Amino acid sequence: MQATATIVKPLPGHLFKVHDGSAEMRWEAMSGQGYHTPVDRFFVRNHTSTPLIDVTTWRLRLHGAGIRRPRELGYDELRAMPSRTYDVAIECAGNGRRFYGTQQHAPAPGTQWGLGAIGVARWRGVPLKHLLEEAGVLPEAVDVLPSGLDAPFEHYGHVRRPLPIGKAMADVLVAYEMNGEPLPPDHGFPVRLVVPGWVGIASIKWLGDIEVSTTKLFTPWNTVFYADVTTNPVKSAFELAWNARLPLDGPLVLHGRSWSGRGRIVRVEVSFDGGLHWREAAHHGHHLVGAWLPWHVSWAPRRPGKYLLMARATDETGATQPLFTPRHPSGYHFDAVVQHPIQVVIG
Ligand SMILES: Nc1nc2c(c(=O)[nH]1)N[C@H]1C(S)=C(S)[C@@H](COP(=O)(O)O)O[C@H]1N2
Ligand SMILES: [Mo]
Repeated sequence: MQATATIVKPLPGHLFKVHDGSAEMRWEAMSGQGYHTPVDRFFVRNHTSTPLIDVTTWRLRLHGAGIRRPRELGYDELRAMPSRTYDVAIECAGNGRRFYGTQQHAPAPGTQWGLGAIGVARWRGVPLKHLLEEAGVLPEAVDVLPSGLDAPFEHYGHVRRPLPIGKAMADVLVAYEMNGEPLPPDHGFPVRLVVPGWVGIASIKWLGDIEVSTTKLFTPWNTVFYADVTTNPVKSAFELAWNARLPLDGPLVLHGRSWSGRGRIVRVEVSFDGGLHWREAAHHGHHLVGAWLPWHVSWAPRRPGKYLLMARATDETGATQPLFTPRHPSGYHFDAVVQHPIQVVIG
């Protein structure tokens, strides 16, 4: 069952597709689930391996020229601070990369994720703004650099990516709980950042150090990898297996979810005939910024056979999913409508 030693939790084949050190959620695993992605099926993206951190000796160091009072915090001290709880998606910038190749015939290098490099959880923790204010953040502060305690990645050092001070002071959480439980090891125990709307790499796991600078900072994670990517674009997925077999008996109710790092989803349209006709899907449940919108649509196929399902969402900024995503050298931000193959069968 355990196809990789870099991830601690079980990765059963009906919930995950394993890619080297990372595990992609199968979208059919969201079928029948509530708003949140349970931990047992939440995707994992590790540059190296999940570290097992001893919380009794763990410290978070806050330092740098951008704060007046450097300090070190322990786990219990952090948990005693005022907390906030958010429902927020974490999505890898490379989510959907596979479709540059399979759908657009121009493969991009990197992990060949389908659409399952996203999950929505209920995160609880201390607003980063609160920690920065307590440390006496200066008006001259420019960047905030969180570093992970996982092993250094190749020769690039610890996983770390600068966040501009504006985003750090806006809605970032220093999180210690996921879906009501302490963070699991694979998702950053004891503490990770949660950066709403931004590419997953911003949400540094196994946080050990935060530097606040008065100049722009550069690390391999904003120069070599993930350069110039901040918010995630609009995407949609059906809660169905790839090549799912659906019975031809009465109307089917198909479920899915749509999301955008740039605002609420306001419309979802679905096509069953290759994009000739589009129908609006009905929304249900939450309608949150930085998370997803669940939807459903009923469909009564008349004939058995193969179909391509398509879903297209629009967010409150007016951004909508195109039919084609322009090539991206690293295969980030595939936002085109995905053609999801299914087969309708008799009985
Ligand atoms: N310290 C550390 N933080 C990290 C990573 C990592 O390898 N090390 N991977 C990043 C990437 S690329 C993504 S997409 C998210 C994935 O979060 P998850 O594994 O909890 O789903 O964590 C980010 N934070
Ligand atoms: Mo990622």
